[in-house]
Amino acid sequence: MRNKKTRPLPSPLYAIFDPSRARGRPPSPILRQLLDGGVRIVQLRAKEMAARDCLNLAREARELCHAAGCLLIVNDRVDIALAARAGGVHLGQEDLPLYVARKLMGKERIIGISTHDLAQAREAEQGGADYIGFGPIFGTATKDTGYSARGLAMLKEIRQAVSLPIVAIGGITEANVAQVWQAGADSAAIISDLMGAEDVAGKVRRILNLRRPV
Ligand code: TZP
Ligand code: MG
Repeated sequence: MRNKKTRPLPSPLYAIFDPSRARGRPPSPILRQLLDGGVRIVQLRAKEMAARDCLNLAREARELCHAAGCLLIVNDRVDIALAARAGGVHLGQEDLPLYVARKLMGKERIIGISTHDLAQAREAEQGGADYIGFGPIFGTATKDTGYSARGLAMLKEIRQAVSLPIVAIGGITEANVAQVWQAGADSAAIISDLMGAEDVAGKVRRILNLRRPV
């Protein structure tokens, strides 16, 4: 069902902006720091937030991201992604099915699908996803996906099997991100190591510099 060319992701770092993991700090300054550091893909992940609060935050994030030339993706919620005019939505295996989300989102907006094995990755590609998330690559305390750590070898297998952009996720930090790119991920999704950082912009800069050494 793939009827369009795959679009490359705009950044090797996919920052997951989850305000509940920011050690009590207010959300907007953290997002500004991500953007100041040079992030060009941000996913808003606000699982515990009421829909209305999430919408307000998504609208604010959309303005900040738009001004910075950053793609904003909303986790889980097609309705909020559309209402906030985000660039796309990210869906897990238990969220709305891809074909339903595509009908609602249209062709131009981006849909990313979380995958944990080869069959899911292929299915997402066949179904017309714009990118796949794949993980958990390493052990992570942030989310119990029900899957063991997939490892770099499995990431390489997925890289061989699909041509869609791959966003690796799960336990990725400044210390191991280079291995993830090396194994074929187009982008690395990071929550804890970014949201928990004392100096968020500095953390982003250091990570991006690992991709393009001076
Ligand atoms: N999906 C698979 S692992 C994960 C999600 C949302 C959590 C990743 O968080 P962290 O803190 O970067 O390991
Ligand atoms: Mg989800």
